[in-house]
Amino acid sequence: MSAPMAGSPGEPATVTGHPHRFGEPSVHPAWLPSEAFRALGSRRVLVHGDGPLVDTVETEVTWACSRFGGQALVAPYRDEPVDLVLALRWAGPLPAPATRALAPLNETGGGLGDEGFLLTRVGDTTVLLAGGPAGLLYGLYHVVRLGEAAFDPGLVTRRHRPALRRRMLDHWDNVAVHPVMGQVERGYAGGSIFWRNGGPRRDLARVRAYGRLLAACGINAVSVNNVNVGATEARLLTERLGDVAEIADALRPFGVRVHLSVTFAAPVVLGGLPTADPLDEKVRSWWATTTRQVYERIPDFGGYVVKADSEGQPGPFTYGRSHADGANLLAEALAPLGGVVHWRAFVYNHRQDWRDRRTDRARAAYDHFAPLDGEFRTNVILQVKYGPIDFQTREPVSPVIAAMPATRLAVEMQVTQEYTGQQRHVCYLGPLWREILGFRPWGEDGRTVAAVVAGEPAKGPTRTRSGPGGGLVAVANVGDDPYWCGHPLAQANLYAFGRLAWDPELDPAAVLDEWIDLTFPPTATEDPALVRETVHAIMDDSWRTYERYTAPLGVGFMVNPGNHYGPQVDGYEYSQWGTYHFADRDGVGVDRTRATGTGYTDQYPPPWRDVYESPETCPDELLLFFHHVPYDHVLHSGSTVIQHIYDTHFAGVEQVEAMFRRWQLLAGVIDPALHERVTDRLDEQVLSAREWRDHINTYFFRKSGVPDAKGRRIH
Ligand code: GCW
Repeated sequence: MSAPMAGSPGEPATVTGHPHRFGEPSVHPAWLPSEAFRALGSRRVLVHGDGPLVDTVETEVTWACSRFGGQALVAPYRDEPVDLVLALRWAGPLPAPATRALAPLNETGGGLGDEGFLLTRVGDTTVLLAGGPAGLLYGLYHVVRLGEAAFDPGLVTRRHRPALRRRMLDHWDNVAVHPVMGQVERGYAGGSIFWRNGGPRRDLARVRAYGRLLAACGINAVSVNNVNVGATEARLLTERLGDVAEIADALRPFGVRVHLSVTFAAPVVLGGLPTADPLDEKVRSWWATTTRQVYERIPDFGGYVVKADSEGQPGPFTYGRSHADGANLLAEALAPLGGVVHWRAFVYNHRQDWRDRRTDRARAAYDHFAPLDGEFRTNVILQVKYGPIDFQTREPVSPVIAAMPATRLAVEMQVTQEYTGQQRHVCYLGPLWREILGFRPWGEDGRTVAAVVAGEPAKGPTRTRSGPGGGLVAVANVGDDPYWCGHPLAQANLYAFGRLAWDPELDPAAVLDEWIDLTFPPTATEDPALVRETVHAIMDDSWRTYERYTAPLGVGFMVNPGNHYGPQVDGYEYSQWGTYHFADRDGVGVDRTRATGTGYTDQYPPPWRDVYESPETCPDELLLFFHHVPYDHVLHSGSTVIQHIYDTHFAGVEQVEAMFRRWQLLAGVIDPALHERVTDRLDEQVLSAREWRDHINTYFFRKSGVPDAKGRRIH
């Protein structure tokens, strides 16, 4: 395969002289190819302000202007005409056009926060006024995103502020290669960009390039190691802290703070104490001292991420203490230093007996955590997976989100496509995340999930806490692959996550539009309309297509145990993991009702507790998550369950075949190496989708004996 190029064929990905450009010439520029800077770089641009992040803005502007023939002007400003002013609101006397932007700023309500900015036109100049250095950086990339539109005389004045303050990625990267999970747990894009074979990679150019991409989509925090913390990784907190500090140094110019996954047993395994009991004085002081040392080395350290008492990780249960005791212990150490602890709610019994049908893994997070609402310190963020099970293609929204009004909640998504095609299948997750963020756990008049994680209090008299929410977190999907994500189109998921964390109300199709125009810049693409149309046709509905040819109607887990690539219908059916579908000759699905099942529906407030309780009102796509129904049960769509399974599986494969054909339209239109990489992956997707179709259809045909009404071939 030849080296990948920037957006247009023929343009090298590396531009010398730009300190933030890629160290490795073979790395794809993702959504920041040079060409994306053409509009800005061909103008006269004034940068006003100072500080480290402002330096980054200056570097970008200077580089872009030298690349595209514009002129970068930095203070002192000499009253020359400029096309663009990027100004920090509070950095001394503003240049004249920026002063004139203050009036429109007041009209839009005034407040910018430190990450926000105003974009407006003053005469012939586009003015960006930022509330703080991070706002200037986000504003710069917003101007890049807009391209020529940023200089349109009709540009509409708009104030931009992130809806969520915390927009974070969790890397499941191991320092030492794990014998089963490898360098990156659930990594589908090669090795780690941070670690290799037991130590740091030290090629920080790649980390800087990553930070830059993150800033350009709005992400401001990263945790740099796996939540399953091994012996080597545990030491990042102490003797290997220098390695973390180096990463922090590389990411800091892009406003990205570093967090660390720590083991709850650290006082024992690192500190030599006989216990890690959260109420033990020596344990508390060990954490306090250790944490202070972290901050001495990394003053803007973000905090800890903890997976405790989950899938074999140590936790407070060993000492008869609660998750609140455990989380508060770390929070207490972090509080004076401004850090937070992300405590994961992914806690369940992973040694369940499959014969026992009363135990329901879906209930576990709520059962463990809801009773603790109000007991967590204010710098504890409870990090809840979006669904009650585990990043399945379709799950109901986790009931924990509605159950803990007095706790700071973050929702955890999965950009890495563990259960959604492992970056070998095209599966654009923007629509899934948008659906979750827009879900209203209390029904039509209540808040959305996005509002909960933003920390917006409920209306009316409640005991809702006020203050910052926990934000959004996602498991990261990049590795050291030249395309970052293995599948070039999977880059769109990372981009979309950042954009939705900034503004959860964005339309995923519009986000995709941004991504397409940045990745394949129209000014350097032969047929931009064809690129746009084709990529949309392939990606817009790809999550639903994936859903069609995999596990049906929300039932989940029909994958190969271990690697989680599918299909294997009974892969988890007789296992200890609590993920069953209960298919027999009469029907399929899990009865989670309170009337006859596990009682899980009870964990939802109205109206959902009732909507989900009855198969009559339960949405089709979640039917088998909540109910065990006969194969001839008629869905709202009018189809029977068994016919739905057949139809969607045939349709899903046809749609993937159509994706493959569509993609061939772009041969010769975009970079050939990128085109080839996607073709290879689509090839695999077609094969895998057919495998899914035939496994699932055959399985259910053999179980039920019901033939396909349309007489298609089932084996
Ligand atoms: O989805 C599951 C994964 C595990 C992961 C776990 C978690 C890091 O299969 O690999 O462990 O979730 O979220 O902790």
